[in-house]
Amino acid sequence: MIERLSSTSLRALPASVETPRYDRATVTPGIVHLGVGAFHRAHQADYVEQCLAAGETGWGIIGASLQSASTRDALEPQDGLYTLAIRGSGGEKLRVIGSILSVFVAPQDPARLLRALTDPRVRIVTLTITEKAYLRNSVGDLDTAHSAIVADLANPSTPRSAHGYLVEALARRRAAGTQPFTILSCDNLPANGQTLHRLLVQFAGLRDPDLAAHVKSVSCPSSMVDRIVPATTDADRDRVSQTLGLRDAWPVMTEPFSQWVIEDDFPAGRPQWEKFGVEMVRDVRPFEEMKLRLLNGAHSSIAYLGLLAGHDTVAKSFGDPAIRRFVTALWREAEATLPKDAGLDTRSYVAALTERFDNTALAHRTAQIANDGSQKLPQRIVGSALDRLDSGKEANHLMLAVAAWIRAAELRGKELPTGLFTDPLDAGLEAIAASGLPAADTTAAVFDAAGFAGRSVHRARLQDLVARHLEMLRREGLAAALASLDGENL
Ligand code: CS2
Repeated sequence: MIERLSSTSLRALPASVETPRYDRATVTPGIVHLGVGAFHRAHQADYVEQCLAAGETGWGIIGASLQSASTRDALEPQDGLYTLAIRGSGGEKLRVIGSILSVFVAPQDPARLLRALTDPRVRIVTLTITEKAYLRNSVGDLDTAHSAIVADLANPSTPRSAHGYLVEALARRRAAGTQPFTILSCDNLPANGQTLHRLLVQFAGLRDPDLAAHVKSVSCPSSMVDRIVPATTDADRDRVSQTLGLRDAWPVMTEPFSQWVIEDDFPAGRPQWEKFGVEMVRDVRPFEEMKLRLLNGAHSSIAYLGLLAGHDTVAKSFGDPAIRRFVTALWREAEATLPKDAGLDTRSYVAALTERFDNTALAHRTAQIANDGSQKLPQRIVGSALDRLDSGKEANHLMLAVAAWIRAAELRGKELPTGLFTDPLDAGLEAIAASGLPAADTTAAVFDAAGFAGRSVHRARLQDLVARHLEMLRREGLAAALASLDGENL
């Protein structure tokens, strides 16, 4: 059997594969990361790898999974090592990353994660826990009725939620006289740091007002993260292992492009990320909004339209001329909502996106992006539409993306496979689909369930646009719905 990738087998790798350029034995932990999935391993762990290689050895990463054991099971026998496969038009480049010192599964041993979080050497906690793990209610406040929050308030020393871990660790650090860590959210949420800060203060306030005041003083900078990371397939595992000559149970696939913009507010110190291309700024909001509305908004649209048209990858969906025309028009709608005075170069950004979505070396599945639409569409699509209506403009393309989501969701178990993609609101969405309502009633019920447009005065107008598209999608299909938009004056 082929030997496993590990610290000892590393020496046997072919010269074409990059390996850690530092002595891993000298690295100490400085960062705890919550949600150590493929995105983190393709993005932050790669930046930290470069800092370690430059001699900043105090910033090794301890990774924790808040749910599944799969990353730990793959990485533990490999001493935390894994391969990053960077795939573009120039072929595939392999780099073995060593910045993750250990990975463990929080629910199996909550005390271990609390020990790591209270280690005085740990000065930053980063998170990629996905939108839904922020546990917000429909108005964006902490969902105090959520079972994890209820449990964490009842048993603070065995937390389940990120909120429970962070607040308990901050309380223990304060009691021990240890400086608080800086908390850096790396999820695709607008003002991700401020949002998390608000939720943590709300959570701490339910434990003790004095603790809330302490949490309020903790720094939570916002950040914009960007790198496309398709889920690894068995074919990827086999191909990479063959090139390595060693078995890697979980290599991570990504593109050459990578971007990270961070608000520079780290009272307990930070690695010198800016030496490796990270943009340290005062206010990340304009970058974040551009990324969420142009990249992620287009991504979700390409996913739902692609699923309706039978395309299984982003490159195939975006390669469909009718969908490409639609996305180009959607970009024009969204672009007009971005701040004009923030120095954003939206034209080059869109040109780069076009190239990235056309990358056929990445098989980025439309079904992967389709997950969790109810959590993603507010900041990717609905926000742009509300801004457009505010300034007296139409939002017809944006609202077709929402209608395509609803249509794709209701076709699951019919023309699309059951479970092709999932959503935290699935129980409600399935009940709505099963009741066979007219498009207007379906749309109203979905807006209620997902909290789209909240109490905005434009909500009825948005619902109306979505309902008209949904009606067309149901009656005549995607091609007709797209054709009805062609030639519309933006
Ligand atoms: C994608 C993102 O799955 C999705 O929802 O839109 O993960 C996207 O690939 C990243 O945000 C790119 O940085």
